[in-house]
Amino acid sequence: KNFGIKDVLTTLGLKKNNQGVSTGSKWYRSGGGLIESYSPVDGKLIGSVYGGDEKTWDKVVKQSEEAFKIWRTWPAPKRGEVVRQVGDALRKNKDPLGKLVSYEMGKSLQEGLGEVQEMIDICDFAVGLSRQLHGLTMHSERPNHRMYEQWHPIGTVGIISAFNFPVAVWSWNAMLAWVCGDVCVWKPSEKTPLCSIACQLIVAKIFAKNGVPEGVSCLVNGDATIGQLMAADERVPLVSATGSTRMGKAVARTVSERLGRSLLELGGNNAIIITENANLDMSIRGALFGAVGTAGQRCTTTRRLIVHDSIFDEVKEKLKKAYGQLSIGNPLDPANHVGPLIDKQAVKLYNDALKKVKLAGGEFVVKGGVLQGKGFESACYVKPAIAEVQNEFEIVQHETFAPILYLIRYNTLEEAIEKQNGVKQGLSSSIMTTSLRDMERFLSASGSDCGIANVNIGTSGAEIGGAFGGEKETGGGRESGSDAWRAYMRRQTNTINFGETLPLAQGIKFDI
Ligand code: UN1
Repeated sequence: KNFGIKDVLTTLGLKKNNQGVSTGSKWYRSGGGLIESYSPVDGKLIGSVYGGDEKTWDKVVKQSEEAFKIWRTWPAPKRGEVVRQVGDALRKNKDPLGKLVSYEMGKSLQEGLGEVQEMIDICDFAVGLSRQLHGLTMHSERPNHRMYEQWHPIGTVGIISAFNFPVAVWSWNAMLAWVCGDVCVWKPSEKTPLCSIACQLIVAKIFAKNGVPEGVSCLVNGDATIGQLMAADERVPLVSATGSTRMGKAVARTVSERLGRSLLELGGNNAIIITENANLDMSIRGALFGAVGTAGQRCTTTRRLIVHDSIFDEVKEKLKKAYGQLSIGNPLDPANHVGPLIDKQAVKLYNDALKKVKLAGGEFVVKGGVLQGKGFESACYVKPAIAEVQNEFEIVQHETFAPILYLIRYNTLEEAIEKQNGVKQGLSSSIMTTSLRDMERFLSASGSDCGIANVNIGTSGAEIGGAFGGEKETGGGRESGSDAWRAYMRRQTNTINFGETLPLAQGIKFDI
């Protein structure tokens, strides 16, 4: 069905004014401020959401603690079965939810649908995982003793998510946390509150049908004060936060003050190295989607291209031509490649960055600029830009959440890897090469220092099956696939004596 925006909102159960705090099937009217959600697509008001305050925060966390007492006793595969049904509900709602993501956040419809697909994929992954939360057995040094470890749920997991992946990043956390036996409190971005309500409504229906206790899925919309309450709250043993490095540092400081755990997925400054023997057609395609996809607002966006001197000019020309063919406009129109930035503040940051590039001595290969006129009324549409720069420029060292691609020249692979690693962030990286030697060097211990290192694909668009996250200022957390689930559980080592004497470990004698 070809949904119009009105149909999308009604199908998903969204109203003009929505309550923004919920413990599942219950919604609370609270004293927090009203958040208005304007679409960057056309600048129109989509709807509003009442944010939470300290009182509702407290109420929600109390409910989550009650829910945890019950939820943790459900067998993990039973919890998995509920998540399987959530996955099915997402399949049914893929079109309207994908469209809402696209309209509220501004990414292309393809990418909005892709984001919902990531949610479905993580549900499937979590279902399998619900039968595989394995621990190890170890051999005890004492006779008639058995030693093993088991993984238990940890409690209330706080989730802070960003505007750029308004639904998928929450689902990576929530689906794993739920099969692990945890309960969740989600604080979504203030820029995409309606997406959070749509998700909560979808989940609540499935939870009610299965008798899942009230409080397993909680939502508290609001501003940064909600994030601060979460970080400081001892009842929240794990805070998983996605967003800027500035935000992550603040969260980490507060959480570590009370010796809680934080799982951080922060900024990137991702580069693709293009070697002299690379397939240029693939390289240009990879760089193009990486740099301008989601209008440069992914944490995995390609921000730097480190290109071998011998092919530098050719790459530059090819990119210029490719950028010339990009169509910028309404992201719901499949003919467009690039949609708007999230808001006018983001446009300002984009403009500031372009100025800094110029001041530092960068040379524009493709000039940027803000688009005006019909179709661009929201004032959030910008032209993807390319500049030739030095890696050391202050602005190049900085993550600007916009489609600005930096071109950097290199001569030896060592130099390229040094430049690639020569930033504070360490999320994603790629090498485009046909040389086995270059590839292995890039992937070796002295190669890329990032959490993600790819060969012959771009820096963005990771699959959910791998662990997602990065080093240095990216925060060190790993979410989604592989064994990322362990972050959501506590490990318990158990030693059992089935003999009739009490030997001490390390051969210690303590007789009386
Ligand atoms: C993000 O931008 O916070 O790898 C997440 C990617 C997506 C996830 C990005 N699968 O680009």
